[in-house]
Amino acid sequence: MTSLAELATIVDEAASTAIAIPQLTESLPGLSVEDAYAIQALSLARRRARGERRAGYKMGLTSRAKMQQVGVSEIIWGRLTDAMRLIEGGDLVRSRYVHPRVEPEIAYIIGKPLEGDVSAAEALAAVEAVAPAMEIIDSRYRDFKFALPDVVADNSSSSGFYVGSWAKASTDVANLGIVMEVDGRPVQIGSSAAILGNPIRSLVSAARLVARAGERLEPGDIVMAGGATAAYPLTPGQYVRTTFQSLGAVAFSVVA
Ligand code: 0L1
Ligand code: MG
Repeated sequence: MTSLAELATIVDEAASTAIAIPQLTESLPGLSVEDAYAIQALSLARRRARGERRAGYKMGLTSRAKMQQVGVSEIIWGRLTDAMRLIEGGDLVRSRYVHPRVEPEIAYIIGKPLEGDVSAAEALAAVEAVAPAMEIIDSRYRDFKFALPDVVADNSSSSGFYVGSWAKASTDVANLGIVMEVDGRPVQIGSSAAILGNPIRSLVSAARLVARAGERLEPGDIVMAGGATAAYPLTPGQYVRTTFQSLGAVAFSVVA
Protein backbone atom coordinates (compact mmCIF):
# COMPACT_ATOMS: atom_id res chain seq x y z
CA MET A 1 0.00 0.00 0.00
CA THR A 2 1.45 3.38 -1.05
CA SER A 3 1.51 5.88 1.83
CA LEU A 4 0.02 9.38 1.58
CA ALA A 5 3.56 10.80 1.88
CA GLU A 6 4.69 8.69 -1.10
CA LEU A 7 1.72 9.89 -3.13
CA ALA A 8 2.57 13.49 -2.17
CA THR A 9 6.09 12.92 -3.45
CA ILE A 10 4.71 11.62 -6.76
CA VAL A 11 2.51 14.69 -7.38
CA ASP A 12 5.16 17.11 -6.14
CA GLU A 13 7.81 15.62 -8.44
CA ALA A 14 5.40 15.69 -11.40
CA ALA A 15 4.81 19.40 -10.73
CA SER A 16 8.47 20.26 -10.36
CA THR A 17 9.66 18.22 -13.37
CA ALA A 18 6.62 18.92 -15.60
CA ILE A 19 6.41 15.21 -16.43
CA ALA A 20 2.83 13.93 -16.56
CA ILE A 21 1.76 11.04 -14.34
CA PRO A 22 -1.14 8.57 -14.47
CA GLN A 23 -4.13 9.43 -12.31
CA LEU A 24 -3.67 8.24 -8.72
CA THR A 25 -7.17 6.74 -8.81
CA GLU A 26 -6.11 4.38 -11.62
CA SER A 27 -4.12 2.33 -9.13
CA LEU A 28 -6.05 3.49 -6.04
CA PRO A 29 -9.73 3.59 -7.08
CA GLY A 30 -10.81 3.93 -3.43
CA LEU A 31 -8.76 7.07 -2.76
CA SER A 32 -10.98 9.41 -0.73
CA VAL A 33 -11.25 13.17 -1.13
CA GLU A 34 -10.18 13.49 2.52
CA ASP A 35 -6.97 11.56 1.81
CA ALA A 36 -6.49 13.66 -1.35
CA TYR A 37 -6.48 16.87 0.73
CA ALA A 38 -3.95 15.21 3.07
CA ILE A 39 -1.75 14.41 0.02
CA GLN A 40 -2.10 18.03 -1.11
CA ALA A 41 -1.01 19.30 2.34
CA LEU A 42 1.98 16.93 2.36
CA SER A 43 3.05 17.96 -1.13
CA LEU A 44 2.86 21.64 -0.12
CA ALA A 45 4.93 20.85 2.98
CA ARG A 46 7.63 19.56 0.60
CA ARG A 47 7.55 22.91 -1.24
CA ARG A 48 7.80 24.83 2.01
CA ALA A 49 10.78 22.67 2.99
CA ARG A 50 12.41 23.88 -0.24
CA GLY A 51 11.87 27.50 0.83
CA GLU A 52 8.52 28.40 -0.74
CA ARG A 53 6.30 30.55 1.45
CA ARG A 54 2.56 30.63 1.97
CA ALA A 55 0.79 33.11 -0.32
CA GLY A 56 -2.87 32.15 0.18
CA TYR A 57 -5.44 29.89 -1.44
CA LYS A 58 -7.09 29.18 -4.78
CA MET A 59 -10.69 28.20 -5.16
CA GLY A 60 -11.49 25.89 -8.06
CA LEU A 61 -14.52 24.82 -10.05
CA THR A 62 -16.55 27.77 -8.79
CA SER A 63 -18.30 28.30 -12.14
CA ARG A 64 -20.49 26.11 -14.33
CA ALA A 65 -18.13 26.65 -17.30
CA LYS A 66 -15.23 25.23 -15.31
CA MET A 67 -17.21 22.30 -13.94
CA GLN A 68 -18.37 21.36 -17.42
CA GLN A 69 -14.87 21.68 -18.87
CA VAL A 70 -13.36 19.07 -16.54
CA GLY A 71 -16.41 16.95 -15.66
CA VAL A 72 -16.14 17.49 -11.89
CA SER A 73 -18.96 19.31 -10.10
CA GLU A 74 -17.70 20.18 -6.65
CA ILE A 75 -15.94 23.30 -5.37
CA ILE A 76 -12.34 22.46 -4.57
CA TRP A 77 -9.43 24.44 -3.17
CA GLY A 78 -5.66 24.51 -3.20
CA ARG A 79 -2.77 26.37 -1.66
CA LEU A 80 -0.72 29.19 -3.20
CA THR A 81 2.96 29.83 -2.55
CA ASP A 82 5.10 32.85 -3.36
CA ALA A 83 6.89 30.83 -6.06
CA MET A 84 3.60 30.48 -7.97
CA ARG A 85 3.17 34.23 -8.29
CA LEU A 86 4.13 35.39 -11.79
CA ILE A 87 5.12 38.88 -12.85
CA GLU A 88 2.21 40.69 -14.47
CA GLY A 89 3.25 41.80 -17.96
CA GLY A 90 6.14 39.31 -18.00
CA ASP A 91 6.88 35.99 -19.68
CA LEU A 92 5.43 32.59 -18.87
CA VAL A 93 7.92 29.82 -19.69
CA ARG A 94 5.88 27.07 -21.35
CA SER A 95 8.49 24.34 -20.77
CA ARG A 96 7.98 24.58 -16.98
CA TYR A 97 4.48 23.12 -17.33
CA VAL A 98 2.90 19.92 -18.64
CA HIS A 99 -0.06 21.43 -20.50
CA PRO A 100 -0.84 24.86 -19.03
CA ARG A 101 -4.13 26.70 -19.39
CA VAL A 102 -5.16 30.18 -18.32
CA GLU A 103 -8.40 31.43 -16.82
CA PRO A 104 -9.64 34.86 -15.73
CA GLU A 105 -10.26 35.28 -12.02
CA ILE A 106 -10.88 37.85 -9.30
CA ALA A 107 -8.29 38.00 -6.49
CA TYR A 108 -8.86 39.15 -2.93
CA ILE A 109 -6.21 40.07 -0.40
CA ILE A 110 -7.18 39.45 3.20
CA GLY A 111 -6.84 42.16 5.82
CA LYS A 112 -8.29 40.40 8.88
CA PRO A 113 -8.42 36.71 9.83
CA LEU A 114 -11.44 34.89 8.40
CA GLU A 115 -12.45 31.45 9.54
CA GLY A 116 -15.28 28.95 9.33
CA ASP A 117 -18.92 29.76 8.63
CA VAL A 118 -19.06 33.43 7.76
CA SER A 119 -21.61 35.61 5.97
CA ALA A 120 -20.84 37.50 2.75
CA ALA A 121 -20.80 40.73 4.79
CA GLU A 122 -18.27 39.27 7.23
CA ALA A 123 -16.12 38.04 4.33
CA LEU A 124 -16.22 41.45 2.68
CA ALA A 125 -15.26 43.14 5.96
CA ALA A 126 -12.11 40.96 6.07
CA VAL A 127 -11.02 41.99 2.55
CA GLU A 128 -8.25 44.56 2.23
CA ALA A 129 -8.35 44.93 -1.57
CA VAL A 130 -9.57 43.26 -4.75
CA ALA A 131 -7.83 42.86 -8.11
CA PRO A 132 -8.21 41.48 -11.63
CA ALA A 133 -6.25 38.26 -11.94
CA MET A 134 -5.48 35.21 -14.05
CA GLU A 135 -4.66 31.70 -12.88
CA ILE A 136 -2.36 29.28 -14.67
CA ILE A 137 -3.65 25.77 -14.15
CA ASP A 138 -1.68 22.73 -15.17
CA SER A 139 -2.95 19.30 -14.31
CA ARG A 140 -0.04 16.98 -13.71
CA TYR A 141 -2.15 14.08 -15.02
CA ARG A 142 -1.87 12.76 -18.55
CA ASP A 143 -4.28 14.36 -21.04
CA PHE A 144 -5.58 16.78 -18.34
CA LYS A 145 -7.91 13.98 -17.20
CA PHE A 146 -8.71 13.28 -13.56
CA ALA A 147 -11.32 12.32 -10.99
CA LEU A 148 -12.09 14.53 -7.98
CA PRO A 149 -9.50 12.93 -5.61
CA ASP A 150 -6.79 13.19 -8.29
CA VAL A 151 -7.23 16.91 -8.88
CA VAL A 152 -7.46 17.70 -5.17
CA ALA A 153 -4.22 15.79 -4.47
CA ASP A 154 -2.61 17.75 -7.32
CA ASN A 155 -3.22 21.07 -5.49
CA SER A 156 -6.35 21.59 -7.58
CA SER A 157 -4.16 22.08 -10.70
CA SER A 158 -2.77 25.33 -9.32
CA SER A 159 0.49 26.30 -10.99
CA GLY A 160 0.74 30.07 -11.17
CA PHE A 161 -1.17 33.29 -10.76
CA TYR A 162 -1.06 36.85 -12.03
CA VAL A 163 -2.55 39.73 -10.06
CA GLY A 164 -3.23 43.17 -11.55
CA SER A 165 -3.62 46.48 -9.72
CA TRP A 166 -5.32 46.31 -6.36
CA ALA A 167 -8.56 48.28 -5.99
CA LYS A 168 -10.49 49.25 -2.87
CA ALA A 169 -12.26 46.41 -1.07
CA SER A 170 -15.51 48.34 -1.56
CA THR A 171 -15.23 48.03 -5.39
CA ASP A 172 -18.31 46.24 -6.67
CA VAL A 173 -17.03 43.09 -8.44
CA ALA A 174 -20.32 41.18 -8.41
CA ASN A 175 -21.00 41.39 -12.15
CA LEU A 176 -18.09 42.75 -14.15
CA GLY A 177 -17.63 42.07 -17.86
CA ILE A 178 -14.47 40.07 -18.66
CA VAL A 179 -12.78 39.62 -22.05
CA MET A 180 -9.77 37.33 -22.38
CA GLU A 181 -7.82 37.89 -25.59
CA VAL A 182 -5.00 35.93 -27.18
CA ASP A 183 -3.01 37.92 -29.72
CA GLY A 184 -5.80 40.51 -29.79
CA ARG A 185 -8.53 37.95 -30.53
CA PRO A 186 -11.22 37.35 -27.88
CA VAL A 187 -11.09 33.70 -26.77
CA GLN A 188 -13.33 33.88 -23.69
CA ILE A 189 -15.99 36.40 -22.78
CA GLY A 190 -17.80 36.28 -19.47
CA SER A 191 -18.74 37.95 -16.25
CA SER A 192 -17.46 37.77 -12.69
CA ALA A 193 -21.04 36.80 -11.80
CA ALA A 194 -20.23 33.37 -13.26
CA ILE A 195 -18.17 32.80 -10.09
CA LEU A 196 -20.91 31.43 -7.81
CA GLY A 197 -23.21 34.33 -8.76
CA ASN A 198 -20.81 36.75 -6.99
CA PRO A 199 -17.10 36.14 -6.28
CA ILE A 200 -17.55 37.07 -2.62
CA ARG A 201 -19.35 33.71 -2.25
CA SER A 202 -16.09 32.05 -3.22
CA LEU A 203 -14.39 33.78 -0.30
CA VAL A 204 -17.19 32.61 2.00
CA SER A 205 -16.58 29.05 0.73
CA ALA A 206 -12.82 29.43 1.16
CA ALA A 207 -13.22 30.36 4.84
CA ARG A 208 -15.49 27.36 5.41
CA LEU A 209 -13.51 24.79 3.42
CA VAL A 210 -10.01 25.59 4.69
CA ALA A 211 -11.36 25.46 8.26
CA ARG A 212 -12.03 21.75 7.66
CA ALA A 213 -8.26 21.38 7.32
CA GLY A 214 -7.73 23.35 10.56
CA GLU A 215 -6.63 26.47 8.65
CA ARG A 216 -7.96 30.02 8.33
CA LEU A 217 -7.50 32.92 5.93
CA GLU A 218 -4.77 35.12 7.36
CA PRO A 219 -3.94 38.80 6.76
CA GLY A 220 -1.80 39.01 3.63
CA ASP A 221 -3.26 35.86 2.06
CA ILE A 222 -4.34 36.15 -1.56
CA VAL A 223 -7.48 34.22 -2.42
CA MET A 224 -8.11 33.44 -6.08
CA ALA A 225 -11.89 33.21 -6.42
CA GLY A 226 -11.97 30.74 -9.35
CA GLY A 227 -12.26 30.87 -13.12
CA ALA A 228 -15.07 32.98 -14.55
CA THR A 229 -14.87 31.15 -17.91
CA ALA A 230 -13.49 27.88 -19.24
CA ALA A 231 -9.68 27.79 -19.29
CA TYR A 232 -7.70 28.36 -22.50
CA PRO A 233 -4.61 26.33 -23.56
CA LEU A 234 -1.25 28.10 -23.76
CA THR A 235 1.42 27.73 -26.45
CA PRO A 236 4.66 29.68 -27.05
CA GLY A 237 4.27 32.94 -28.96
CA GLN A 238 0.90 33.91 -27.50
CA TYR A 239 0.22 37.27 -25.88
CA VAL A 240 -2.60 36.90 -23.37
CA ARG A 241 -4.50 39.90 -22.07
CA THR A 242 -7.64 39.93 -19.98
CA THR A 243 -9.66 43.09 -19.45
CA PHE A 244 -11.97 43.38 -16.48
CA GLN A 245 -14.67 46.06 -16.55
CA SER A 246 -13.70 48.87 -14.12
CA LEU A 247 -10.72 46.90 -12.66
CA GLY A 248 -8.27 47.10 -15.58
CA ALA A 249 -6.25 44.50 -17.43
CA VAL A 250 -3.75 41.73 -16.71
CA ALA A 251 -1.36 40.42 -19.37
CA PHE A 252 1.59 38.12 -20.06
CA SER A 253 3.47 36.55 -22.97
CA VAL A 254 4.13 32.84 -23.46
CA VAL A 255 7.70 31.87 -24.36
CA ALA A 256 9.15 28.44 -25.09
O1 0L1 B 1 -11.15 26.34 -11.31
C1 0L1 B 1 -10.04 25.82 -11.17
O2 0L1 B 1 -9.02 26.46 -10.90
C2 0L1 B 1 -10.06 24.35 -11.32
C3 0L1 B 1 -8.80 23.65 -11.16
C4 0L1 B 1 -9.01 22.17 -11.29
C5 0L1 B 1 -9.61 21.76 -12.55
C6 0L1 B 1 -8.79 22.15 -13.71
O3 0L1 B 1 -7.60 21.78 -13.75
O4 0L1 B 1 -9.33 22.80 -14.60
MG1 MG C 1 -8.77 28.71 -11.23
